[in-house]
Amino acid sequence: MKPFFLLLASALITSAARAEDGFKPNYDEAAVPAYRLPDPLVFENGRPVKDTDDWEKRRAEILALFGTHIYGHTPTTGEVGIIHQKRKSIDFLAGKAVLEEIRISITKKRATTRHIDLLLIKPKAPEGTAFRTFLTINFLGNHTLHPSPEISLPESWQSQQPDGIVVNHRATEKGRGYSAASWPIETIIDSGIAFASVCYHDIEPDSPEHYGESVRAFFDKPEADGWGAIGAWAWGLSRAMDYIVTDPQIDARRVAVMGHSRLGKAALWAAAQDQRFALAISNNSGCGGAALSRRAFGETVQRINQGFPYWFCRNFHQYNNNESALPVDQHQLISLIAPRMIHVASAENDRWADPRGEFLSALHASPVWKLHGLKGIEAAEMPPIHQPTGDRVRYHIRAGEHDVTEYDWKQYIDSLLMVP
Ligand code: GTR
Repeated sequence: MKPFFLLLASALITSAARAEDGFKPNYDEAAVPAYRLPDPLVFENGRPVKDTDDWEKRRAEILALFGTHIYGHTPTTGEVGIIHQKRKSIDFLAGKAVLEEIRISITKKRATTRHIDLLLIKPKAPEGTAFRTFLTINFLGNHTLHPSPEISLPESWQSQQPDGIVVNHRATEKGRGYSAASWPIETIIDSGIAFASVCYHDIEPDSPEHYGESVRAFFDKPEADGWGAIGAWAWGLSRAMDYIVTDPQIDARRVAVMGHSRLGKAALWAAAQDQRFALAISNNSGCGGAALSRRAFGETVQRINQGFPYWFCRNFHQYNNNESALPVDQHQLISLIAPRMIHVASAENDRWADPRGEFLSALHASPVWKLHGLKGIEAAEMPPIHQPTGDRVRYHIRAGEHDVTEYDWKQYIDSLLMVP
């Protein structure tokens, strides 16, 4: 059992912090600046949102603002060719599941191709059964999620990792099951739920030097509101969803999209744009994810833009140390998921991601569910650790560090089983 997310994230934070001398995160609640949040239920022209028809118009307005100012606009798929090819279908987990691998190939003018390799594991069941499904996005390759020798290694560029699991930027056999502790696949299957995953580096290497290997390079629109890497990872999740909805054994109306940390940001942006996702799960997504930017607690807009200038659109950099000028805040990203379900999760010691700011986002998005006659989070106080709260908007905070744990997955299974 390796606390791999922790290792990965702390290594990244350390190197990025070195790159930006002198950044001191604020961890003092008393030093959080006074702020006023934009209201998801008031149009930009000041008119209140009165009913769910109004909400659809307001939703489009907020979505466009996130495209223009934060993540960049996602181009349409019409510009590329997409081919699905099932490459493997075998018995798995001693015959109680089926493991499939599907290659999603993205082509442009026949000249170049990128492959997103989708891992799909479904419980074995009589014909006609359709499963609720977790669609997840992972850091180190599908083969790191489970020790099985059957899962293919990614062919994409990988970032350097300890323990010989990546050599010369290529995944090695040593990585099999490396992060299995964060992915309880058998428990998920035993709950009657299917599990799918893609490696984010297949979609875009998390390194600006390898931009040419990103699907973004196929679209090549370097405008100030052009999409960043988070936009590309979210796009890849939607392309995986394109395949998933064609599988009769998947209950296409009950698919959850899940990601951790930077990939939690991508999962939220994917669900905000793609209404086929019935549930979005944000695990410790922090700044630019679930956490309110205006609190500037832990990681700030300036710090994330300096550390990772390619994650968001160029316009987002205007808000470095200038969060109050943002036309939206992250509770409105969550509101875009209404009236579907959202689960936001924090970890007590993950102050960098601002657990309180993540909770407040979920809370301040909740009036949009109320408008739909549904319940979000009702108690204004943050719940104690290990006491999940909420209904269509759920939130929990657990003890421990920046990571995905069995405890988190237990809550996500409960949430997916709650999707109506
Ligand atoms: C950190 C970054 C966070 C979070 C994290 C991760 O370095 O500052 O926003 O995304 O990486 O993805 O683990």
